[in-house]
Amino acid sequence: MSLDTELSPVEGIKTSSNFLRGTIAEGLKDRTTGAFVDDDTQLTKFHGFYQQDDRDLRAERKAQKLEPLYSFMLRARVPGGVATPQQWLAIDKIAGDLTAAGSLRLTTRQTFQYHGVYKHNLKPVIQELDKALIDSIAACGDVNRNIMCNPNPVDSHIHAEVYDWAKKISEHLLPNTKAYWELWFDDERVADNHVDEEPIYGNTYLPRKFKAAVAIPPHNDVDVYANDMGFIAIIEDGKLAGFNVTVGGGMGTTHGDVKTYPRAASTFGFIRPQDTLKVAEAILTTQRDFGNRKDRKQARLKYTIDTIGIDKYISEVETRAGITFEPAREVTFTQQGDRFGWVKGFDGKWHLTVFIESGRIKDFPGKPLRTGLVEIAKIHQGDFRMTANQNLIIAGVPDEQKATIEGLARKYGLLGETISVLKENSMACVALPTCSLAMAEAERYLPEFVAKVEQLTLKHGIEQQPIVMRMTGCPNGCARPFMAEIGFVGKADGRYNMYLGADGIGTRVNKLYKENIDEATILAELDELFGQYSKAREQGETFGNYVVRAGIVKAVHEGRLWHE
Ligand code: SRM
Ligand code: SF4
Repeated sequence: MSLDTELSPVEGIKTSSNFLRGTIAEGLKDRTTGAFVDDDTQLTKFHGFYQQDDRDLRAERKAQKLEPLYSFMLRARVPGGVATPQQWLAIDKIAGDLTAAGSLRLTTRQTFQYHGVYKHNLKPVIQELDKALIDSIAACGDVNRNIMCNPNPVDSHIHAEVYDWAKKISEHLLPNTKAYWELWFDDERVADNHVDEEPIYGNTYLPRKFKAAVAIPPHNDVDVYANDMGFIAIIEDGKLAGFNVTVGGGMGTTHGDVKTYPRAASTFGFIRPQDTLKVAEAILTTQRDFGNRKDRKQARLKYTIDTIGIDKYISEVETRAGITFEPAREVTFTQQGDRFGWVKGFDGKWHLTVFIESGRIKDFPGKPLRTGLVEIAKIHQGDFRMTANQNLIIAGVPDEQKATIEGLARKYGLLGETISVLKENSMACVALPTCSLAMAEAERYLPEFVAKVEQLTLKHGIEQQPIVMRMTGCPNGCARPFMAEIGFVGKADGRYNMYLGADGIGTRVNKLYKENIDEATILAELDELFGQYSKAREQGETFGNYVVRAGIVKAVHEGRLWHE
C-alpha cells in the first residue's frame, strides 16, 4: 500500500516498519529512558505489550521533574485460555521475578497480562514465557488477537475437537514476520535465507484489531456475538457437524460520537468443519481490503459490514473461500456467566471453577491467591482454564485428588467465601491506574459498588437472579459492558453512563438509560428498577428482557440504530 497522506498515521507506521520491527531494537538498548519512541509504541503492541505509566504517580513524578514511571503491560497469547500446571508455575514465577506489580491479571479474553514490566525486563519475560511454550505474538495490534473458546469440558466429548479448531484458527491467522523471533531471541530462530512476507496480512496488516471466538452452545461465556468473527459449534448426533459463522460484533464506542456504536454480530450461515480455516481467512482478508484505513474510529469490521452491506460482505467471503453458506442452524444459548464450584465432566474428571475478582491474582492480605494456585499447580494433573469472565477453572481433576485440591483452594482463599450471584456475574475492566484511556475507576471500585447493589437485590428478593452487570472505565468496552443487562461506562471520576436491556445470554446489545450519573443516583435508579422487576417479571424472564418488555429501554436489534 502506498503512503497516502489521508491514511491514518498508524498506517504509515506499519508500512515503514519493516514487518513490525521499527526501531524497537534501538529503543530497547536506550537506557536513558524507560520508554520507546512514539512510533514504536504502536508496533510493540503486535509483540504483545503496551507502554503505560502509573497514573497514580503522574503528578508526583512531574513535581519531581522526573519522566513518568514507564512500564509495560504484556499480554500473552493463550488460545482458548488453556495452560498446563507446568506452564502455570512458569507464568507465576515471571510475575514474581520480573514484574513490578507482582500479580497476574486474567483478562476478558481468556488470557493473562503482566503489569509493571520495565523495559529492561521485556526480553527476559518473553524468553521465560517461551520456555513455557507461550508467546505474546499478536496478543495486541492490528491482527487477529487471542482466540476464545468455551473453556468448560464438562458437557461434551467433542469439546477437545472444537478447542482444536480454535487453536488451528489462531495458528492460521498468526502474522508470519520473524521480527518477534529476531527481536526477542536475538535472531537465533531466524534462518539466514528468511525473507519476510505476510501472505494473509500484507505489510500493512489489518485496519484495526480483529477478534475471534468459538462458542459451544448452550454456553455463551465467550460472548461470541461481541467478536469480529465467531464460530458457533453445531453438534448433531453427537458429532461436530460444523459451525454457524457470525461476523461484525464489537464493543468500542466514543462518548459523544454518534458514528460509533457497539454491535452484536450478524449470522452469515452454516459451514462444514473442513471449510473453517478458508472461511476465517476470507472474513479477515475482506476486512483487510475493505476496512477503513483513514479513520481508526471507523476501522473495525462492524463498520465495514455496515458500510459495504452484509450481502456484499457475505458474497466476498463466499468467493474468497470458495464456499456457499448453508442456512444457519438453530442455536440456543442459556447463559453468559461461568458455572462455579465442582462439576463432573463427561469423562468422569472433576472441574472446579473459582471466582477471581476482576481476574486479579495476587497474594492479598489473608487471601494469598497466587501462592494457592502455585501449590495447586505443583500437584495438579489436569490443566488450568482461564474463562472469558476473568475466572479460572482447575480442570481435569481425578476423583482421588478432588479433596486435596479443594483443601488447598480453601486454605488459600480460592474457595470458602460466600460470593453472591450478582458478583459471580459481574466484571470490571482494568482501568486505573494502569490504563491510559480510563476516565473512571472500574476494577478498584467494582467490589464496593457490587456490595451496595447486592443489598438492593436482597431488599427486593432477586438475589438469586444471575443479572449480568459489568463496568468499564471508558467506552472502549473492555469488559463488554454493552453486552451486559446492566452496564456502567466511565465518563469522569465517579460518574458513569448506565445502560440497560441486553438479554442476559449475550445476543443483544443494551441501550443508554441514564447519562453521567454518580453512585447515589445509580443506586436510587436500581432500587426503583429492581422493585419493579421483582413484582412484574414473568417466569424465567431476565432483568434485561424485563426492562425492554416494560418499555424502560428499547431493544437494540441493530448496532447502527443504537443512538435512536
Ligand atoms: Fe481492551 C484498549 C484492556 C478486552 C476494546 N484494552 C485497551 C488497553 C490496551 C488500553 C490502551 O489501548 O492503552 C487496555 C489496557 C489496560 C491495562 O492496563 O491492562 C485494555 N481489554 C483490556 C483487558 C485487559 C480488559 C480486562 O479487564 O480484562 C482485556 C484484554 C483482552 C485480551 O486478553 O486480549 C480487553 N478490549 C477488550 C474487549 C473485550 C473483548 O475483546 O471481548 C474489548 C471490546 C470488544 C471489541 O474489541 O470491540 C476491548 N480495548 C478495547 C478498545 C476499543 C476498540 C474499538 O473498537 O474501539 C481499546 C482502545 C483502542 O483499541 O483504541 C482497548
Ligand atoms: Fe481501559 Fe477503557 Fe479498556 Fe477499561 S474499557 S481497560 S478504561 S480502555
